[in-house]
Amino acid sequence: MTGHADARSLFEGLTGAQPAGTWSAPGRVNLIGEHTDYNDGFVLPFAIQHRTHVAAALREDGIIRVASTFDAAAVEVAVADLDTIFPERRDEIVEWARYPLGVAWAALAAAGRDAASVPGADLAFASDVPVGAGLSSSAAIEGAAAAALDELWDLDLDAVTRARVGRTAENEAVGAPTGIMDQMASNLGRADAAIFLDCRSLEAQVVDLGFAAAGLELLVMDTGVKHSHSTGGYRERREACERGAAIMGVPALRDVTVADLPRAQELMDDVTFRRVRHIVTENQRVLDTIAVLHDQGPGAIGGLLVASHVSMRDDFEISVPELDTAVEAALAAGAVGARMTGGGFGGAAIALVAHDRVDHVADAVAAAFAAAGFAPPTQFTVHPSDGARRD
Ligand code: GAF
Repeated sequence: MTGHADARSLFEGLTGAQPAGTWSAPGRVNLIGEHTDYNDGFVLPFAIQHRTHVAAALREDGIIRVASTFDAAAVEVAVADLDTIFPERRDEIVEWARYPLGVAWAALAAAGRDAASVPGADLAFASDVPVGAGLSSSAAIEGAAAAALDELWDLDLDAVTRARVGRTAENEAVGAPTGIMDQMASNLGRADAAIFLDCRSLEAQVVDLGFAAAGLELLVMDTGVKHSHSTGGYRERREACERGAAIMGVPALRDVTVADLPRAQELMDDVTFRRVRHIVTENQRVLDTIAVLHDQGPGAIGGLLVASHVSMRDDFEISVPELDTAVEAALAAGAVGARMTGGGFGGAAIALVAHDRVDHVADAVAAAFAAAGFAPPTQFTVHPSDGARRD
């Protein structure tokens, strides 16, 4: 069954009725530009074909109830109580349910609507997006919830506002200090294209990747090492970036250029400097990737992908041995380029591979994992897909 059918049957089992509709939003991979989003920088993600679906309908009372195929128990609260639950009492809600309920709370605030003015709703979720793989299963659930509630509650929020709502839910209702890249990719994604996003202005440009025309595919190598951005490492990296920006006297590391790095090195400790260097060089790599895609095509971006991985491994220190093994094995087997994708500390790496080499590269990565004594990776290709929508 597809996620779409699973969401419908979960809804029917929960309510004994048909949903008013189903909505969905995709996960994403990030081609390049990692940890740059919360530094007001540049990113180049694309939405993937894996989606989270929600079957939903209004209720007659003021209760909002969420259910998921991940968890046997549905969670229900009064819409009017969302304001008192989030953010202070969020720990009273089981973690997965904080995402959709946090979206409900943030969407009402974004629309300037009083919780007492809207009816309750039932929302039943099912997802094809692998969880904990660094493919933004959280942005997919947020995007699906925002699309459904926007329509059911007639909120009239545009896609960028729905992305902001998702980030607010993630930051305040879940407690993960993430940026806005994943929500923008999930809400604004386009089939066959990536989104070049300026995370300061939130201006988004659709960038034609041309993978198919160049005979290339993007292979995801999910290491199976689970990570969470609500915990330590991600927050620490963010704090180091904020410290670096403060030392440089700028609002965000977006305002530091490669030419400023020698001065940065004189002003800060080695660890802070290396965190700063990753962000500054990564922003430049995103801009270079855009230029190379335009001038030479996707077959020429491999060096930038590899440089990004090396910077995350050595300067930002967010890689793990499984990710490094995946990247090295893919490159040794002939991938055009490879890097870890997403927040790090586990999750997935990506490799840009010629269509007729995909099986060979995947086999080589699996063999390298076996040789290293790692659990087998899950590997599949992804293609750029449309963002959140009514199904
Ligand atoms: C996670 C976060 F959610 C994003 O905002 C981004 O910072 C990413 O890690 C790293 O680029 O996916």
